[in-house]
Amino acid sequence: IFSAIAMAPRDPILGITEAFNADTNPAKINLGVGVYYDDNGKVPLLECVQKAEAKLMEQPTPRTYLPIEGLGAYDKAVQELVFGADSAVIQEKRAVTVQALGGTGALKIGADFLKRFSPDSQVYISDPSWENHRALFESAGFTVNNYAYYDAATHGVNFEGMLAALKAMPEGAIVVLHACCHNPTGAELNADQWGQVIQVVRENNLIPFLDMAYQGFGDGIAEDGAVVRRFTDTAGPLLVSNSFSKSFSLYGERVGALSVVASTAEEAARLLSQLKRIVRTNYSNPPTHGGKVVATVLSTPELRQLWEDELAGMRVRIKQMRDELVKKLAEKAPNSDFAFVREQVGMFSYSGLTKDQVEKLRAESIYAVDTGRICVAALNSKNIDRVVDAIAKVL
Ligand code: PLP
Ligand code: TYF
Repeated sequence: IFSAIAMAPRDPILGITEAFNADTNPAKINLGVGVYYDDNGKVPLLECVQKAEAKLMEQPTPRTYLPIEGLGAYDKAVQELVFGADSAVIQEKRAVTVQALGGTGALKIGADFLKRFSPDSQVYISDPSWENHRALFESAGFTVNNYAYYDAATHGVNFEGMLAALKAMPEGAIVVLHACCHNPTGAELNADQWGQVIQVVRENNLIPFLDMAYQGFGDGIAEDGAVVRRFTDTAGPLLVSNSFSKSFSLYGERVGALSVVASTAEEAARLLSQLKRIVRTNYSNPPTHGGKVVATVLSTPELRQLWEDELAGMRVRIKQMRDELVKKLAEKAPNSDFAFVREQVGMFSYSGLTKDQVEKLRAESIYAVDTGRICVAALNSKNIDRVVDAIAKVL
């Protein structure tokens, strides 16, 4: 029965990490995968996480099953972070949240939920989007289409194209939006453009699914979450997936959540029961450790402050690297203009490097995605000159 099964395609981004790992050059640099590294090129173990773990170890608890929807304290903390502590949807008990296996797991629960209750909807993702968006919604049974997003000429958003695409979507279409720090482009909508997007989504009765995997990496925790809050100020359904992989540097613990906003508390209770049914038939209930750590940090004032400071540190370092990259490229490649890198937001930059140029970089043991996406958070004071020299050479 297995003999006719073909090889599945590799994940293009995780495939780069495999190639990087196999490279024996000690000076190799991985600008491919979206992971935050500190100035020493290490994935940080945040101090707030270490302190929360120490606190949890003081009173070890048995590892019983969590509720299907996850740790109550975690789900509450997620809602306050995502919607704002004073949000009406929390006060009115219209938001339901389930702990999920990272942002990916949250998207999958949301996709399965939507397929069950809106099976004929079409799904729309940005062009381009995170690779896994298409695969996740297709695996849930949807047809997935693109909406215009990136403008290669400006390295920013093709807003007219995006708005026209939104206006052309049929009623009931599911539109996946990056709440902040667009992956892969780094191109961001401004506040006024978001207002126009929200208006079209609501007027045309589209179903917005906000994916927020990088809260705090753009302009700040509240600033990056502003779009979620603006959506909840308008009537209509809303799904929000969020992830703590990056903002807590807890990639391997798989901590994320799916939140769904209903129109009444009674409707919310029905939605939660259905979300729990999806969780139950997939993995029954989520793991304990990551959720406990995040809930402890978010609900302990000193640890919360420490987390906000550490997250700000990551955000500021990325911006410094954007700045350095622009300055150094202006010196080493004076005929090029990389000023747009400063305007892009979050971990990534669509650098404009071609596939051919990316291949040439690889010959120097510098790994980027074929599309020209680089992870700015993988640059540091020690490797940036080598990266700049190599880019100047391939241009
Ligand atoms: N959504 C986007 C846009 C992402 O870039 C990522 C990155 O990993 C995810 C979701 C998934 O998050 P997680 O790694 O927590 O599954
Ligand atoms: O885009 C990225 O690099 C991150 C990490 O299947 C990632 O979001 C990449 C691919 C993947 C899972 C996570």
